[in-house]
This record gives sequence, structure tokens and C-alpha cells, in this order.
Amino acid sequence: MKIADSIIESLKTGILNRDTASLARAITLAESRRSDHQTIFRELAKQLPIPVNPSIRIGITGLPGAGKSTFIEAIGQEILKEDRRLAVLTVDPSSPLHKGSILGDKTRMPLLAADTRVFIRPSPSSGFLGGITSTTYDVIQLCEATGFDTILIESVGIGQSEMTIASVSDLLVLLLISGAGDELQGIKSGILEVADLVAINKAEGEHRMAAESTLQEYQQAFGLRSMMSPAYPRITALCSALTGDGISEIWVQIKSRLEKLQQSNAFQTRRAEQQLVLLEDATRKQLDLAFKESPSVQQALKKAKEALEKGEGTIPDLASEIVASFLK
Ligand SMILES: Nc1nc2c(ncn2[C@@H]2O[C@H](COP(=O)(O)OP(=O)(O)OP(=O)(O)O)[C@@H](O)[C@H]2O)c(=O)[nH]1
Ligand SMILES: [Mg+2]
Repeated sequence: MKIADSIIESLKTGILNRDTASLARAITLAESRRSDHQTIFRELAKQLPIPVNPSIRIGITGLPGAGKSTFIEAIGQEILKEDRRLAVLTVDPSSPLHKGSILGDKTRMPLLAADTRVFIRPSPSSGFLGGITSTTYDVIQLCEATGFDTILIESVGIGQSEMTIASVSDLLVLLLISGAGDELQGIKSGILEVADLVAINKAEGEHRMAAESTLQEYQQAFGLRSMMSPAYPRITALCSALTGDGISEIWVQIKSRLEKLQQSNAFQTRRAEQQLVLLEDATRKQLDLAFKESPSVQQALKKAKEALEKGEGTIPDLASEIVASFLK
């Protein structure tokens, strides 16, 4: 048996036996930029059966510091009351400099981090385009194959990629806080348009009143802009991830919304639409890899660099030559 085959076999057995160490290794392969790792991962992914239990994928987005990780820690406790197996993926769209946030995320979720029923995995920020990519989807599928049926994905949602957290979530929660300047301007309207549930977090103590008025502002804004299908009006809520106030109500709302979506087939339609976005992203990723690893591109790059040093040729012309060498 080839080495690659034995790796695939052992990872597959591990994943089917719900071994999280195997899951973690498989994720590392999925996230690797090396083409040999990608080949192994893709073969493994092909061999994994579709999970028996249907999963739910919930995206949690919001600006840095809005309380996403704290919210996940709190709602995670509700989720675990229900005999669910929870995986938490945190995706940092910022530069590789921010790899340190892995530790930060785990300390923001101490109860979940210590719970053996929970798998927490930070995704590298140094992905192909940053932020959510088709690799996030690969990771979700690996978690589902390992028996995790409830997937929470945390991301600030401002990657450079075409994909957003909405491309991998069945339901998207947007966390906001009050008192951050011109509140309706502060958030990228793109995210507002795709969020299913908008919660004003940190709504406790002296902040409660401000949070209530922020909530009203958003409710009015949503009323003016009929951005979502009228069959599924946006849910709005107040909560405090810190005290846990409002969190169990939000979990009830999330479940009821998901149930409605499932009954109407909107759930499946949404997943099917996401597949197209994923396909495009995966294509771009493979193209990028093929380009970088192409010997003729490397040769053309070297030639172009020499030309630049001699002051010959313009950047667009040289770039065209490099692309032409790839397409040949
Ligand atoms: N008062 C109050 N503070 C909160 C609440 N939720 C979170 N915080 C605090 O806000 C800070 C940021 O919380 P995080 O959960 O790390 O926020 P985040 O959105 O995950 O941040 P990034 O991962 O950096 O994008 C921490 O100091 C939390 O303790 C809340 O409901 N009330
Ligand atoms: Mg966080």
C-alpha cells in the first residue's frame, strides 16, 4: 500500500470512529497549500460517507469585540443541553499576524474548550484569499463526517474573498453593540442584508436602555428596506453574552427559524445555491495553486524580473506575458 493510501485509510477509520485527533489531522491536510496534501485530502473527502444525522450550520458574525466568542460560549451551553455534538470553527480573515487569536478564542470559551463533546478549531487566517473560503466548507464537512451535527462558525466576515460567512451558514446571526458612533453606518450593509437574526449584545446593566434604542433603530431600518423574503422576516433580539440574558430565547428562535426553513425547502435551496459559490471559490483556489506551481510561470516571472531590473517593458505587458506562459 502506498503511504498516501495508508494515511487516507487511517484518517478515514479515525473520522468514522469520531476520533477528533484524526479530524484535526484531516483539517490540517485540507488547509495545506501543498498540492500533495490537497491530493490526499481530496481522496479522503471522496471516501467519506455522507453523515446520517442532518447537520445545522450557524454563522456568527459581527465586528471585532462585538462578543462573538462569548456568545458562542453562552449559546453553546444551551446547545449542549440537547444531546448535540458541537463543533466551533473560528475563521480570522485578517493577516497571518493574527494567528495568536487562537489562544484568545479558547480563553473566551473556557467551558466549551474544556468539554469533551465540543471540538473547537481556529482556521488559519493565511488562507488563499483570507476569511471564509471553500476550505471552510471542507472543514465543516469533515466535522460533520466525524459526527458533529451542530456547527458554529465565527467570523468577522470581512475577508477579501467573494465568499462570506453566509456562503457556509444555514442561518446567520449578526451581533451588534450599541453606542458605536453612527450605528447604522458602522456595519457593512452587505452583512445586514444576509443576516437572519440580528442581536444587540452587551444589553445588560447601564447599557440596557441604549441597546433597546439601537434595537429599535434597526427594526425601523428593516421595516423600511424589505430586504428579505416576507415569509422569513428577520429576527431581532437583545442579549448579554456575558450574563447569559436572552441567550436561551435566541436559541429557541434559531431552532424555530431553521425548522421553518426546512419545512419549506428553503433550507435545501440555500445549500444548493451555496454550492455554486463554493465551486467558484474552489476553482479559483485550484487555479491559484496551479499558477504558483507552474514551472513556465516561474520561468516567465524570472524573465520579467530581469526585464524590470533593466527597465524594459511595462508591468501590464510583463504580466500578460506571464499569464500567456501559463495558458500555453
Ligand atoms: N459587558 C459585556 N461584555 C461582553 C459581552 N459579550 C462579550 N463581552 C466582552 O467583550 C469583549 C470581546 O468579546 P469577544 O467574545 O472576544 O468578542 P469577539 O466578537 O469574539 O471578538 P473577536 O474574536 O476579536 O472578533 C470581551 O472582553 C468580552 O468579555 C456582553 O454581553 N456584555
Ligand atoms: Mg472571537
